[in-house]
Amino acid sequence: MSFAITADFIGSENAKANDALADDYQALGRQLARRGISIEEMTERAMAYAVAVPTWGVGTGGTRFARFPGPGEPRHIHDKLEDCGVINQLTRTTPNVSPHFPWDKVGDYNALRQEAASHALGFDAVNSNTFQDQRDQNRSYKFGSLTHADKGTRAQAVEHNLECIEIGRQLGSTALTVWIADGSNFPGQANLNAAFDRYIESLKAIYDALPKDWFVFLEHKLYEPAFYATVISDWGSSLMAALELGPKAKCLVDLGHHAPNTNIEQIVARLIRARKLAGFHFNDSKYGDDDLDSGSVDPFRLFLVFSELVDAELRKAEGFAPAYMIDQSHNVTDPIESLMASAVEIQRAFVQASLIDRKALQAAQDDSDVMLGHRLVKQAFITDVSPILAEARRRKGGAIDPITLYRASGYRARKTAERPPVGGTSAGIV
Ligand SMILES: [Mn+2]
Repeated sequence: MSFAITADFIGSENAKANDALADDYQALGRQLARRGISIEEMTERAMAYAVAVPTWGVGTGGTRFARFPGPGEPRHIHDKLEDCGVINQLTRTTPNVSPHFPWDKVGDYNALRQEAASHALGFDAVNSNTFQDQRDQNRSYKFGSLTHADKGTRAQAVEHNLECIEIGRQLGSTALTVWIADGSNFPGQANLNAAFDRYIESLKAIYDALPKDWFVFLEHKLYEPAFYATVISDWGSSLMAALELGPKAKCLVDLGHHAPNTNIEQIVARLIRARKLAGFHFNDSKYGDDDLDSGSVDPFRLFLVFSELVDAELRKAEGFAPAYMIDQSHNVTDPIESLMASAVEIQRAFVQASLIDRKALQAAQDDSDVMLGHRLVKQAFITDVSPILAEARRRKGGAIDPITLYRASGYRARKTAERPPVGGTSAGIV
């Protein structure tokens, strides 16, 4: 019988922190009431918020130099679901997982769907992989996949995406995320226009195979592994493609896939306006696509992104229904701890952004009162909403302090004993 954290254990650990939480929650409630904000309303918003976890995120990631495996790592999708189940059990914000193929391939997807449900998990967008070669594959993706100069290679990459749609259909997903590593490392390696044309042609074949209620999410990335010109390098290219493909194609924003200092919240606002915002791959970065934990380096940027999202939600922007997902690489931490901390930070940014007095902000903007407008935004950001997040978790049966409880449970040590190491675990993705 495999080890699991019980509701009783959560209850007894929470009991130790209950009084302090009640105290902090009441104090914050009084502070917010003075600002005309109902803490109950904010707690309900926090309880309703959800962000998906990627199956590859629970394995230890690596860099271009090395990967240092952690103890008790998941060996396959079954272990990954177990770990993802713990993340949701303690944080109550990650009820869906985003699978990746072929890494998560199994024989029976109905059984996998049931297995996920036994961990109280459902499936989010499916991710295709044409950025590396698989053992049984005929043609190599070394020089590209959906935009390869060779027609047969493009057809093989399209076929893989169609298979992902079919698997996702069985799992209950309603979206396919397509990120391609295609691009060139040298001027002269590829024709920049022809590569984009081939991308559209391949994506059209995938688009046509989407079930009625499905979307295809196009993910752009500025560089890496192509270091001269990535085919879908930025949100402009992504938007061009999404517009050409049709209403079921939308643009996914991975926070790490832009040039340093890019104003991502403005890109988000533009994509919302174009009704083309698919959703997010959340992570944080200092220099490039660092895939660090969400909110660990620049929580203010994450908050400003959510400020645009909450603004769109409150004014009921047409076609606004973003999919939220974490996409990180955990190289030096326990991935379960990193994913729990990240889910909490993302939820924190959402609640903080919900605190902005939008009416007062608009009045300040209409009056060109620069300092007041800035102070209204900043006031929301510096409000410590931790008691709201903890109370939301407690009410849903989660942990008041997820990481402390996880450590006390001994989960990792128990899994290390249960999971003898195997070679070649799949982790670390862009
Ligand atoms: Mn991503």
